[in-house]
Amino acid sequence: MLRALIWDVDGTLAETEIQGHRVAFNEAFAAAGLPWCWDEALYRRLLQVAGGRERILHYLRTARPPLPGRWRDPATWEELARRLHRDKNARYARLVAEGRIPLRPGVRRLLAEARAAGLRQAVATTTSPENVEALLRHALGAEAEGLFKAVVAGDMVPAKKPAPDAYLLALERLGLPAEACLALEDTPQGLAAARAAGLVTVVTSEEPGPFSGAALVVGHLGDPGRPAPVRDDPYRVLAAGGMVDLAALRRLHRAARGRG
Ligand code: XBP
Repeated sequence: MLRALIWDVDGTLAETEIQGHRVAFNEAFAAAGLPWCWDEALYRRLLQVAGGRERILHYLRTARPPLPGRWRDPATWEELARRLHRDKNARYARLVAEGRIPLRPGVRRLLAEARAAGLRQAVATTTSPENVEALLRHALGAEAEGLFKAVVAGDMVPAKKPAPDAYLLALERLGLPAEACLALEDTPQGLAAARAAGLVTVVTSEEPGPFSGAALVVGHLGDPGRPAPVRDDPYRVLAAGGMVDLAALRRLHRAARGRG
């Protein structure tokens, strides 16, 4: 029986990356006097590295961007990444507070439906806890109150996605086995993490993937009058013009678990 939903945050609950984190990273670079600019194409590639601090370090090590003064010494890069990341997060929180990052279609509806049906819900994300907090507070307001039984974020686990750690800790905090839960993700790394934790996984994304191993792939979850764009539905759980609602997720969970 399906007893819980575990949600990824960035890209799944809301389109936070390109117009949120990326913009905030670029603002932080400019404020630090660094002539770096992460355009959309570059940022999409950098998203393969989970975690903002880790992403900056990866960029420093692989792209070797221009650096002033003491930052030329690789021994200072950990500190540089930490400082830039802290500033980026403050700027990201401001973007969220300005209401620039709305929830994706169907998210509010499905969160409310699952809550009303008594399912437990959790968050499993590699983003920092304060970013999750800011997003939930501004996008959901009072609806966020008591919505999630567990929020696993950032450095609460030793290894970020695609490692399964965040999902395994969310399961532990939910007090449920993987067989009773379903994950919602948006990236190949997130999908790999959820699958490695033994979870049936729905992918909501308009990006190309690859998403093999997902039980359902939709462009978004859909809303009344706005069907979910179905990209891959191997268990045939969505009717034409339908949306991803709890009934569809229960059908999917039964079918996918039945296949083992
Ligand atoms: C997405 C991430 C994060 C964000 C930036 O996490 O990889 O690193 O891009 O957030 P998820 P931080 O898809 O698991 O929600 O700078 O706080 O890491």
